[in-house]
Amino acid sequence: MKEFKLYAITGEEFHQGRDLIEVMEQAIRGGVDIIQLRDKSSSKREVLKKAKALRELTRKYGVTFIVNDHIDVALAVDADGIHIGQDDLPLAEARKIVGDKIIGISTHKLEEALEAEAGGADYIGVGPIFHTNSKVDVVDPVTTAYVKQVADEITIPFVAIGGIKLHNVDQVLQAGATRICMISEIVGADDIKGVCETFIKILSKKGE
Ligand code: TZP
Ligand code: MG
Repeated sequence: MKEFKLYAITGEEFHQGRDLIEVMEQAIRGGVDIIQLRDKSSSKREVLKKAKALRELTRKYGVTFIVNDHIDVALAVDADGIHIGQDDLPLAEARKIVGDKIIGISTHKLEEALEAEAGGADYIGVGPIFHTNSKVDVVDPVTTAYVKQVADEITIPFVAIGGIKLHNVDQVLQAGATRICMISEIVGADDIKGVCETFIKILSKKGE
């Protein structure tokens, strides 16, 4: 998959009434490399409608587009990939369906990370690092100790997620993350583009 640093996930409860496409376009203009459609409450048909619109947007900007959970929707709109959790279709089965599209997997402990890597995941999510209100099936925060473990043991790309904010991102990068993913800090921001630009600056400094 294409190299990435800043990954934004939709979370319409944080969009402050703003239009989904406008919100994500601001994030893209701020420098986000990947957009994920994550919608746990709408009907499949609604999700499909949003996915179509986001596919159009991301294509226009050359940004990677990932769909959470709905493999059928991802295929229907020709998304670049899917993101699945530990309770979703196992990686091997998902791979049979999506072929060489990107598969990302959420992991909460090293065993899961190693399993995902061995199974051919394209990237893994590492989190939730901190407490977050953006996920209902919350597991305890994995803390930056897990980031450090993954940075030491895993060779596929990993992205840190969960409660990451401007004020604590340094801790995450210090622990070894080079890619970060957020919902509320990005899509809930008053100045979405500005916040993304700031994160990009912080991430690029780290890469120097
Ligand atoms: N997976 C692990 S934490 C999380 C997901 C989807 C929620 C991240 O949202 P926020 O608002 O950036 O904490
Ligand atoms: Mg899932």
